[in-house]
Amino acid sequence: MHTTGLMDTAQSMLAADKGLLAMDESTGTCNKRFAALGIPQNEDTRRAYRELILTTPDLSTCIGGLILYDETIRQKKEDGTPFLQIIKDAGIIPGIKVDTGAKDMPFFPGEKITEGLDGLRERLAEYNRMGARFCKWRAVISIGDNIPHRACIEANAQALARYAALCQEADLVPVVEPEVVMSGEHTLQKCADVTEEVLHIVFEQLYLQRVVLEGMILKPNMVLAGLSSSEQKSLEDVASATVQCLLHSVPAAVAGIAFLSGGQSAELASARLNTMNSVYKSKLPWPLAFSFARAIQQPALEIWQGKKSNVVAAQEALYHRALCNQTARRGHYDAKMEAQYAGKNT
Ligand code: 5MM
Repeated sequence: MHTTGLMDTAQSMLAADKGLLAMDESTGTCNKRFAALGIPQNEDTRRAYRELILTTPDLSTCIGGLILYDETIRQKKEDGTPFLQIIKDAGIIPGIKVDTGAKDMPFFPGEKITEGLDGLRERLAEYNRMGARFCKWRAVISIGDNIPHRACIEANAQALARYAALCQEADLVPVVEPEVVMSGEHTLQKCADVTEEVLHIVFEQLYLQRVVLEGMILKPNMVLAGLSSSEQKSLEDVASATVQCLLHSVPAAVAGIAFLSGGQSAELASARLNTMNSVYKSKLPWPLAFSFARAIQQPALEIWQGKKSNVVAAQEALYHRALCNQTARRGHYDAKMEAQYAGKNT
């Protein structure tokens, strides 16, 4: 393990107020998103969509790292150029999702355990040879009647820590993603309590497994009321609850924090990230960045519709979202950015 290299990579991924773009949807998730828009679900359309993302002009000015999926890391542009070549030529750091999915946890109805540790050392060695420099693993924690149980949180935290240790052994930066999902009727306070407990347990396991905190990135959820809750709080309340939760539970040595969007609208995800940075940035030990999938991709996917004639407009929408989020990292985002973009496109 080369600790300095891990630290340099982790810092470079979030340098210059950039963030990560998650395009690591597994085949099932990608097909589900295509099906919702009537886009054919096959390897050709998935490849064409990923090419659209990777060839977006100026993407590298806002995006420091791209999270790929096993299918995607092996794919090529229509002209035969490997995707990994395009990413490297653009100066973006390639990463790869290495978990094999969240499965039902035996004896704990409604709770999930993420799998993928078997054979991971060998898979990491292959991804490293191919050119990946970081990895991602997502644990899923749901809030509901009497859940999450401690057993679910601990099992997922231990898997995250074992994954992270294997990544660092292989000179790959682990992005550690314990997601407390938004679905449910819970309050913002409940989400804050669960998220803080989860993060404490995750960092205890990372410590036990000797993970170098300076060579990892945390990918948490923002602290939000459940999607079906009638209580929807202000930007300031969300920013305050999220930052307090992180300050209570994330060691200062961690290289950076890059939020998932979790099903928020693209605009709200940018506005909430912006408020956290505009109010708290100077008081925080780590950068607060983004590692969004839907909150960057969704508007572009809706424009694309699987048609070549829509590629340029879809790429403009994708770049716009990436720029909004980079601007939010600086605490300079406001709704005018959306109005100006909409004005240009009507
Ligand atoms: C929570 O999902 C991650 C972040 O995406 P959002 O910003 O849309 O919440 C994302 O990286 C996720 O892990 C991938 O989309 C892969 O999901 P699946 O379920 O296909 O492994």
